[in-house]
Amino acid sequence: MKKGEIVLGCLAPHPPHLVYAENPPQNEAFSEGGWETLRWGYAKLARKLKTIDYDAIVIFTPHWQTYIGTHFLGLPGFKSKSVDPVFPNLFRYNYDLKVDVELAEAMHEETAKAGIITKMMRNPDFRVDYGTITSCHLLNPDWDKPIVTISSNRNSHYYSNEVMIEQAKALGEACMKAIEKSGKKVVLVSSHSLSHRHFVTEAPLPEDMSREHIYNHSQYVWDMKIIEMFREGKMQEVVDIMPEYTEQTIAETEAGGLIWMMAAMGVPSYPAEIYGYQSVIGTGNCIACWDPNTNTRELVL
Ligand code: 2X7
Ligand code: FE2
Repeated sequence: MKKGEIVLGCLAPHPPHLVYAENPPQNEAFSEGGWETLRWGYAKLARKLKTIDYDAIVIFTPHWQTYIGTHFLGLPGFKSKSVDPVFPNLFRYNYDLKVDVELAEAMHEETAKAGIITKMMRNPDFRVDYGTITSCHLLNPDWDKPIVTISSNRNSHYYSNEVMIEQAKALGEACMKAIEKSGKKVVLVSSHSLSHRHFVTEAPLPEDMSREHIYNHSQYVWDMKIIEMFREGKMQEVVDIMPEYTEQTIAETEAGGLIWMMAAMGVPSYPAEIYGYQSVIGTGNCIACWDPNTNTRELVL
């Protein structure tokens, strides 16, 4: 069997506002639009994905938080309504998704071998988090590929950001081993914002773009620095400054997604493709991807 491979790694932020703004039939809320810079960037990346041959999407999410170990979705399908606990006015999404259980089990097995506590989620009533749904919907609105969702183990307050980074690296390497053994072509998705200081008061009309802006200048400067490093292919440096970046910007990188993805991809030293940056309720959100294929990698923005 041919060795499996990662064909693309995507940084895919998941503010539910973006799905709300799209008005897909699955979501009950209605909007007049908003956050076009991110939505148009997502549409362009979704078009690129359509040109790539792949078997499954593997997504790491900060909104499925587990406190003992790392968990993997472990049933062939999950169907329910996902309601954002903070924004139920924006996101009440009816999902019906397929899981690549074989790949999830292979990752679970390699993760256990790496010494990480891990478990398969076999509860048919388990509700899939809005991070998974938002990022997957925007990357692949047709939902025509199976997914694997990986939970984020949240023990940084017990240990430290540094310890969690080591664990995320080990998890990424374990997932890569499983992908190689599976023979499959896989798209990785790290679902999160960058800087993460929120507004404390929502605008009366959430999609009123006259109210949307960067919340904090120093966090914006940090985001721009990180994105410059993405562009320059300095991912080892990004990994090295991650504890400081996360602390200074209370970034959603705290969950470990970017480190997991970079470790799985062998820490790329080639430039990322940038598809957009915009604030959502003051948080910094960048859509980017790392394309290992030199023939298809391009300068997007
Ligand atoms: O989960 C989120 C997020 N990461 C960023 C912005 C707005 C809402 O939800
Ligand atoms: Fe989030």
